[in-house]
Amino acid sequence: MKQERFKMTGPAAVILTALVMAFAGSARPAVAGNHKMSISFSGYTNRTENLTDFPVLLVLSNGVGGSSFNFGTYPFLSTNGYDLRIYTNEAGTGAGLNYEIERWDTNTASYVWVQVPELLSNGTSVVWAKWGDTENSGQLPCTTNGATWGNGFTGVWHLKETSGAHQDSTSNLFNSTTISVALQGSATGMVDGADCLNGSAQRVIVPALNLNANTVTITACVNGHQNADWVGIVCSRAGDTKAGILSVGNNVRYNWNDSTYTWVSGLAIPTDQPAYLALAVSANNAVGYVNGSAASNTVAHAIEEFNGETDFGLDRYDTSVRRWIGVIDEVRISKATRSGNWLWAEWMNMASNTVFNSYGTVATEQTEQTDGLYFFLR
Ligand SMILES: [Ca+2]
Repeated sequence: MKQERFKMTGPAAVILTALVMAFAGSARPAVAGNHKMSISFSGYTNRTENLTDFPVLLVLSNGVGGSSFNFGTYPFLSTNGYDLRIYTNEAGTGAGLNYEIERWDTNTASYVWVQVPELLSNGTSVVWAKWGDTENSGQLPCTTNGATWGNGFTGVWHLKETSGAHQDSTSNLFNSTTISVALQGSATGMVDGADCLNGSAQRVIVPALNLNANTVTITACVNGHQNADWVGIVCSRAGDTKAGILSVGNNVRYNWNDSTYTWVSGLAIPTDQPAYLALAVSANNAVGYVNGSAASNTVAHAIEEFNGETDFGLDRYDTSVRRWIGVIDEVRISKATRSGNWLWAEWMNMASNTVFNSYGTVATEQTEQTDGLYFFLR
């Protein structure tokens, strides 16, 4: 449909402007136009490291974090949120940031992962979300091509799919090959939906990741319990590999090349509460994390192949006891040794989103207005 633009000046513009303002003052109707909102990462402060190309979670819901954000008042053009743009500057110049929409739901909450170029350690980093621009509204390649996860991620599984395979959000497409769970994608996770396992040797299987590395980080969000020994949470026991995050008596342990499992971390996994688990392996050290607590094991680690499948929720050594009972969400495996600052930020960003993120006030930009009043006719 052809769209024509007229410019009105003089007394007619004044009258029309008065009419528009009268209507605007009588209610809070949906405002058409180019909307924008800042999101600053004030919760990442007093840290010792600037993080580069860090994927940050934005949760968009009405009034999020006390902001004026509202899907009704400041509507998106696309029912899928494809007109969302995110920049590091308010003007919206330069290349937009990579983002992936995990879930778009304007009735509850939408979950968007944004690759922030630099997360400054003093809490001053900010991005600008923009939407509603008819001239910049098409779906961007980054929403599907894995670019958001370009910094070292081998596999990222949001575990949100309620049917079919669990998708790997990276460009590697290590989608799940088998899903045996009590609830698929419909359990309450730390971020959006998650899987729940009932302890009957259930698991999610993903294909060989072929990491061939001793710089590896594995993270998962859990909510459950299993006081049995040697429970596999994210575990590979296939091909030439015996490695992963384990739970022994509800304490974090890990296996690497069929050794290191006797190391006692002292890190308890909270029973039936949301918890963020991480294992960061390097050549001469490994650090385990439960939420904000860490413990180190200073031993040598040889390369692990990961040339067989990896299971979420099971260690295949004994499928009758080595199984997780409860929720597993947001599993990530990186070919990189993430720092304590990085992992702290991942945890806080997910577990306390409105503490980590500060959502600003929504504003609607005037479109190229200099004098007079522009309006559109169809
Ligand atoms: Ca999830």
